[in-house]
Amino acid sequence: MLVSVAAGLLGLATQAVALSTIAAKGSKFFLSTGEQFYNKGVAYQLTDSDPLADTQQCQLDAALMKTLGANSIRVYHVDPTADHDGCMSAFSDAGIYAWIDLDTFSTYILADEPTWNQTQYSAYQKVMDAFHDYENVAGFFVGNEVLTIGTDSVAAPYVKAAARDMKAYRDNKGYRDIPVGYSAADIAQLRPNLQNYMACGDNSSESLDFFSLNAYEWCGSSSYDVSGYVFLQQNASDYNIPIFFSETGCNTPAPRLFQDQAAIFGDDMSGTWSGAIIYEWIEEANNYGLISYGPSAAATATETGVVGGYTRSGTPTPISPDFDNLSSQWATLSPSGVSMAAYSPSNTPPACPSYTSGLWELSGNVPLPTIGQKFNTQSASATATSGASTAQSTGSGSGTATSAGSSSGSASSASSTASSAAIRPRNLVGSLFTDFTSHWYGKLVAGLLILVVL
Ligand SMILES: *[C@@H]1O[C@H](CO)[C@@H](O)[C@H](O)[C@H]1NC(C)=O
Ligand SMILES: *[C@@H]1O[C@H](CO)[C@@H](O)[C@H](O)[C@H]1NC(C)=O
Ligand SMILES: *[C@@H]1O[C@H](CO)[C@@H](O)[C@H](O)[C@H]1NC(C)=O
Ligand SMILES: CC(=O)N[C@H]1CO[C@H](CO)[C@@H](O)[C@@H]1O
Repeated sequence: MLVSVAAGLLGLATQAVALSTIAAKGSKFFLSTGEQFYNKGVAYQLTDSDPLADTQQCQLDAALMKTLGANSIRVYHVDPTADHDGCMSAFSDAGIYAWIDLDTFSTYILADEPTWNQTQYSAYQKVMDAFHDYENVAGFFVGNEVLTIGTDSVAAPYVKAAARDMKAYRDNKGYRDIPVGYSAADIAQLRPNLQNYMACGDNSSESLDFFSLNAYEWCGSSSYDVSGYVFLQQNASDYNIPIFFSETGCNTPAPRLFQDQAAIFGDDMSGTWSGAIIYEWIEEANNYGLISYGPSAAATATETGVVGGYTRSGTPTPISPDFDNLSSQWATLSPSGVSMAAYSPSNTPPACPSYTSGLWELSGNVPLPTIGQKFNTQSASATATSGASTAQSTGSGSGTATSAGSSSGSASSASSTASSAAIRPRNLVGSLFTDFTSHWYGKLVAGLLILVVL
């Protein structure tokens, strides 16, 4: 303990200039200076266990991210026992914030058999303990793409319970107000209900501090209206908590133009959305990389530093033209937003969605499970909810998933369907598949499906 406290102090002391911290107010993020914060982020997961433990690597990457114009990274998995001082300083020195997923390979919440138990709670706490002291931590995720179809909605109260408990833990420990949120798969028929559910209810201790979407709707040369972003905006315009893209950057067709950034940071969306995180930094089999560390090798190669056919460390080399295209987009996009002082939040929480068979199988603001409360497939809604929803679930059954992608254009429905298909392997195989694996696998499947559709 003493050692880690000392190390923490040393870390702070060696930092050149501390970054201002980020907090949520109403539907926006603000720096402690009072300026509104918009993400220009990059998903960063070079190794599946923890990319924030290799100081020299972080320094190399942070320097190039600064050139790119990034101000944040998202990291899906960290090892809370590793030393992160060097990496967090490297990113801080480059003006880069970090969004950290609290779950680990063995602790994430699964849709088909959701749990929120003491094992998970303790594991999430360890990650929060390890990171809360870095002033450039922007926020924590309690889950990534846990729900992918309407009937997964029975898992939503578990995600919300995780947020409730991690917020309470943060506050009880006296940690600063680091926002706690969730990163959702963009599934057309699920999204509006899920988005509203995560923010609904009149007790803010039980709702998320922010919501974010992994959205691949805007592919190639498209537009605000054609891509489906117009609906993302319509669904979010009255949202009472911050919302942003926690993954974006469709890669079919290539090269990527990142035109959607102009919409996100422009007049149509910047009053509602807090920027975007581009998937992803490193080039891997899924072809989403902005940089590479050298030529690819055979997928089975076993040389040091090569995993899944890609070198995962060294000097990052921009991938052309994608890196420059993103850089030149971001360079022109700097919405000033509003100042914290001038902003009086007026949006109220959305209504909790009502039961619709197959689309959203919870009735309103159901009681959240307590830690360790067991999931019961026979009476899913009865376990997580009051008796009311059970009555309703027997009474309905006419609802078919007709809203799927109906109005969001072909690219959007293709990507929604694709992500839905893509995410399933993790749920089916459970923890045998890591998030990391399902990611590249998922994106590959998504890419192929989109190709087929086109
Ligand atoms: C808690 O949930 C996790 C993930 O579902 C599971 O692996 C673990 O066995 C559970 N632990 C307890 C104590 O129930
Ligand atoms: C709000 O939720 C928290 C966490 O569940 C609970 O402790 C508190 O009593 C609730 N407040 C009200 C007014 O219900
Ligand atoms: C939300 O988005 C969906 C498309 O994804 C659209 O059909 C629906 O009309 C939108 N709802 C609102 C309130 O704008
Ligand atoms: C927006 C942007 O920067 N577009 C460029 C992306 O890359 C292609 C191919 O080099 C260029 O033609 C575009 O102008």
